[in-house]
Amino acid sequence: MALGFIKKVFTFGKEKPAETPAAPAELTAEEKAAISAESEPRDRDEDLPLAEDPVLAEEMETAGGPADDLSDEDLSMVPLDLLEAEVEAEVEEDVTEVSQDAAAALNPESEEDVSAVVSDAAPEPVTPILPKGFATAETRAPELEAPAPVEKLSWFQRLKAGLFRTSSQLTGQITALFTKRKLDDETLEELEDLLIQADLGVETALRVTDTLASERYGKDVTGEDVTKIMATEIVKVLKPVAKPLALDLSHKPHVILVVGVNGTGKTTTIGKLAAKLSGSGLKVMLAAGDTFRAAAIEQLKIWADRTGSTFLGTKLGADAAGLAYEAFEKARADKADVLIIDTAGRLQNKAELMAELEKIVRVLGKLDPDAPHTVLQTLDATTGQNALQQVEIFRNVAGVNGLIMTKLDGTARGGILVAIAAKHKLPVYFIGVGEGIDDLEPFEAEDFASAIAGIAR
Ligand SMILES: Nc1nc2c(ncn2[C@@H]2O[C@H](COP(=O)(O)OP(=O)(O)OP(=O)(O)O)[C@@H](O)[C@H]2O)c(=O)[nH]1
Ligand SMILES: [Mg+2]
Repeated sequence: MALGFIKKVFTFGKEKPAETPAAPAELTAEEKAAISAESEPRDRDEDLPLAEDPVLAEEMETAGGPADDLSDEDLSMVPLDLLEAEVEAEVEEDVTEVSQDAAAALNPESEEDVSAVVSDAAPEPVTPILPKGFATAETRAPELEAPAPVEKLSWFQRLKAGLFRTSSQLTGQITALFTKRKLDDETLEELEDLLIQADLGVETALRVTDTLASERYGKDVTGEDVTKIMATEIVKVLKPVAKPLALDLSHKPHVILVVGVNGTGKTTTIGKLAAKLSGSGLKVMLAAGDTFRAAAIEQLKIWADRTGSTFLGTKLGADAAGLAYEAFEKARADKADVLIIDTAGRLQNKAELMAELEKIVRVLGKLDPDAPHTVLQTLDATTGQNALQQVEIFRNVAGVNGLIMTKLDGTARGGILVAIAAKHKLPVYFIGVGEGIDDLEPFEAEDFASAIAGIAR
């Protein structure tokens, strides 16, 4: 039996791997400062392999920077009680840390420790005798007992909070439409328009109105009846694309190329993926194929350090395809399980930049005709309709075979994922719901549909 031909396929996405132990949930102030120091000249070039085939300076200017962060307005739409619960949880965590440090300092374990503390300590101050009702600062010190743990929000609660703007807008309009009205041609037409305007796409809008008409035509319907039917139809559209990302580890490495428009979350998503993979014991290499901006290379290097991944970068302005080729060779030599290649963000209508992407794919194929094994495109959920065209073009040029939608925290345009699923039928592996290392979750059709329809699960 040709055992060598049996592929060992590792599937990840559905089951949560162990968390990366020491990785903080957010970037530290220094990390953020390093990323934002875009204008500073890069002084690490000597640490990195030299580049061939430098990219023209005018090309470098066309690649963009990260997208704007969420506005205050976005945050204001998240239910206040959810935000408060999160803040409370963070504060309690801080207190626990402080308490444990303080307890450790106050409870030295050995005699030796005690003597060390005593010999280093300043002479004890004389405590004045105070009138009743007063206390010294010492006796007023905060309690050292650990506070009761506060429950973190579940994944579904976070998704629902993230999609709150999308669902409240949609369900509000549906409820208004069906208040004291029978289901007739007019209401069906209005509902269809409403669903299309909510970015769900014509196909899904028609599915919902057809089902509704066949079940309830001429009868009284409530907004709730409609949102339930809408959720069921959305599940039918999403279920076929909600797939785990299958890794063929017999490739050593399985090569993942990450592409997409500027600021859609490529680099951050790579960091989050690397955390999941290395957390489950796989050897991961990250390659900085975004050679346009020094800050982009630095940003990926930080994620590599945080996730215990190997890093390969090159000189600013070097040929991205050359770097990708070199990274593949190196990852093979190092017997890495997964190689993830970052690329510079580019608008789908910039032909020259899209051609560069095509070149990266072609060059990787020289080392293995199946490589890149996965071409992931990141989509920004706040973009709306333009995302449909982004997928169309990146798919044609770079052979995109899987999607990740980011920034589903706080968008009013989350419905676009349904339209993309209906039109392109490409697998959606994960969704991003924040900037933190853990804010990437496997895509689940039922969860997503319920969150969009604003119904409990
Ligand atoms: N709220 C939120 N922000 C995100 C998410 N994913 C990424 N971001 C933020 O979006 C911004 C852009 O992310 P990057 O990972 O730099 O995007 P990119 O596609 O690599 O950008 P370019 O390299 O400039 O094309 C950063 O501020 C990220 O922290 C997400 O799921 N939610
Ligand atoms: Mg990037």
